[in-house]
Amino acid sequence: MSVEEDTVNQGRLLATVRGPQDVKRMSGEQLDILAAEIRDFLIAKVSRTGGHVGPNLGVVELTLAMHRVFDSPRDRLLFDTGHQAYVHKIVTGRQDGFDKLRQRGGISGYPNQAESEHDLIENSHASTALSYADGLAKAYALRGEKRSVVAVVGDGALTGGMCWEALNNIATSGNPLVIVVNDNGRSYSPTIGGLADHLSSLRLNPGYEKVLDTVKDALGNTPFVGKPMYEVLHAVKKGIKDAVAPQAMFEDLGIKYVGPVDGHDVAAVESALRAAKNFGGPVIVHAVTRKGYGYRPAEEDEADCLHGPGSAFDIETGKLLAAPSVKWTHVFADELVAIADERPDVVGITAAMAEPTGIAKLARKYPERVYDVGIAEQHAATSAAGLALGGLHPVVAVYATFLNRAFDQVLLDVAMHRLPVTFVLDRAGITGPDGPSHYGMWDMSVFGVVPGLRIAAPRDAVTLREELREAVAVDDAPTIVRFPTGTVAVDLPALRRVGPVDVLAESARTDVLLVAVGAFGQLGMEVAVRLAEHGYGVTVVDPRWVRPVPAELVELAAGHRLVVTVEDGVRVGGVGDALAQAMRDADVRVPLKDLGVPADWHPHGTRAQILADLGLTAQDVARDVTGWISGLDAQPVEPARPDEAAAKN
Ligand SMILES: Cc1ncc(C[n+]2csc(CCOP(=O)(O)OP(=O)(O)O)c2C)c(N)n1
Repeated sequence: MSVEEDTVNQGRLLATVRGPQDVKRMSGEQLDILAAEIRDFLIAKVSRTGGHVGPNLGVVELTLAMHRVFDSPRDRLLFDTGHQAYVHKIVTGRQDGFDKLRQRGGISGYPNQAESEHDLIENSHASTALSYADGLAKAYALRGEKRSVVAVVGDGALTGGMCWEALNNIATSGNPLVIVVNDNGRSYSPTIGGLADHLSSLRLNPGYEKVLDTVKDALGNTPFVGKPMYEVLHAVKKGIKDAVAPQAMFEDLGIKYVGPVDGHDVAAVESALRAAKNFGGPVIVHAVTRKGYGYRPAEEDEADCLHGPGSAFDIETGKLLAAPSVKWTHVFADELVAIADERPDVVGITAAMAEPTGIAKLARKYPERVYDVGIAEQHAATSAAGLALGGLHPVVAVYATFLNRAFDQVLLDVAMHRLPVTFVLDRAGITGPDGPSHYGMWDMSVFGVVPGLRIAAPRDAVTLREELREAVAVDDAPTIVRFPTGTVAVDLPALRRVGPVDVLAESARTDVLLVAVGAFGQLGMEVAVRLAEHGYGVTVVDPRWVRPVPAELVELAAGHRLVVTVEDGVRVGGVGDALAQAMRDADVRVPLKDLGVPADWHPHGTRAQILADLGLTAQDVARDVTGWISGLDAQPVEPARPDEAAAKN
C-alpha cells in the first residue's frame, strides 16, 4: 500500500479539518488527498444512513475551492436545493454528525441554520438560490457591507423559472455576486433530455466529454462576455458544446461568464472563483462536474447516478440493503400504464422526476406520451392545462410538497378553466428523513380551497387503482390523488360503501365515527378494536374522496355521538376542518375532534417516529378518543343508527 493510499484510508488529513481555515492551509497535493478522503468518508457514512451520494461526490473539489477563496460565514455560500451541501458540512466542522445523518436528532440532509453559522438557506426546493443571492447582495450593498455572495446552482435547478427571473434581476442590479453553475448534465436523470432513449445520452455526448478534456485550455481565455442568457443556459443544458467556444456571452445582460472550468480540478476552480470574486459585479462560473465522481456504482448508475438512496446501501454495488417491497409509487405506475393502454388521450408529465414518481414506466412504453418539463412545477401545471385544452387528459405526477409551488396555476389556469387534469401527489403527508421542507402535508389544505377540484386519498393498492381511474374519468375539473411514501399499505376491504364513503368497520353501538383519511385506514381499525375493549362502538370510515366533503359523511356523522378525523396533513383547513364546516352548514351538532399534523416545522426522522411524536399512532389515538367519549357522557345513551337519524330529518 502506498503512503498516499494509507493516508486516504486512515482519513488522517480529513481528521484535521475542523473548519474552513484548515482547508485554506493545505497544499495542492494535500487537497487531492483530502478530496479522496472526503469521498471515502461520504461513501462510508451515507451507505449506512442513505442520503444524497451522487450530487455530493460531484462537488468535492468545487466546495473545497469555494471555502479556500471565500471566507464563510462572513461571505455567504448558498447551495441551491441544498442536497449537495454535505462536503460543505464536512468542511465546516460537522464530520461527527454524519453517523446520524438524516436521522432523528442527527444532522439534516440539507443546510440548516440551527446546525451551523455557515448555513443560511434551508428550503430544499430547487431554483431559489439565485433569488436569495440577489436579495442578499442588494442588502449588503445598501448596508455598505463588503461581503461576497456565492450561489451554487445545478444545471437541473437552472431549468426552474425562478433562476431565470433571478438572473434578469441580478444582471440589472449589477451587484457583485458569484453564480457557480455546477453542470453535471443531470437532474436525477439527464437534465430534461427525455426518458428511455436519453437515459444514457450524457456519457455518450461528445461535447461533454470534450469539455472535460479541454477545460483547462479554455480557462486561459476567460472571462467571456457576450451572448444573451438564453444561449448560455441552452448551451449549459446541451452539455456546453457551444460554451467551449464562447464569445460575447452574457453581454446583453451584463453578467460575466468564466468557464467552462474542470470542476474536479481544485486549482482551476479556485482561479476561476478568484477572478469572479475580484470582478466587482455579477459573474457566472461554469464548472463541469460528474455526478457521483470517483465512485463507480454512482458513476455507472444510469437512472440517477445514485442521486439519493433513501436508506442504507451496499458499498460494493450501490444497491439498497432493504428487501425490495411494493411501493405506492409502483402501484400508481402500473395502473397508469394500464389506463394509458385503454385511453390514448392519457399522457404523463413529470418535473424532472420520472423515476421517483413512477412516470418513467409510462415513458418506457409510450415515450411520445410523456413530457419531462424540467424542475418546473408551475409550468407543468399550465402546460397540462394546455394539453387538456388540446383534448388530452394529462396526469401530472409530482411529490406533494412540490405542487405547493404551482398553486395559482392549479387554481386559475386549470381549475377556473374546468380542465380535466389529474395531479398525482406522491410522498404526501409526513415523509421522514428529508425533513420539514419535504413534508407533503399542505396539499389537502392548500388545494382544498380550489373550486371544483376533487381530492382522493386512497388507503391501499386497491383503492389507489380505483381512485386513479375515477380521477381520470372526471372530464370537467382537476383532480388530485395523494398517497404517502414507502411500502403500500395492506389491503383493507370495505364492509360496504355509502356514496363514495367506504365503511371499514362498524358495531352495534354508534358512539364514534372515526374518519380515517387515506393510509390511516389500518390505524382506524386498530383504534376500533381498542375502543371496543372499553365497551365503545366505533364506525370506521374512509371517505376516499375528501374534497368536496361527501354529503354521506355528514349524514353518517349525524348518527354518532362523536366524530374523530385522522389525517396525514395539516389540521388547519384539513379534512377535519372541512367536515366540521360541512356539519355546521347542515346543522349537525355532533362534536368533532380533528387529529392531524400541526401547522409547524417538524424535524426529520423516520415517518413512524414523526407520526409517533405527533400522537398519530393507534395507541395514542385510541387513548385520546377514549378520553373524549368517556368525558362526553358518564352514562352513554345509545344514539340512533345513521339511517334512522336521516329518516328523522
Ligand atoms: C421544486 C423542486 N422540485 C423537485 C425537486 C427534487 N429534486 C431534488 S434535486 C433534483 C435534481 C437537481 O439537479 P441539479 O440542480 O442539476 O443538481 P445535481 O443533483 O445534479 O447536483 C430534483 C429534481 C426539488 N428539490 N425542488
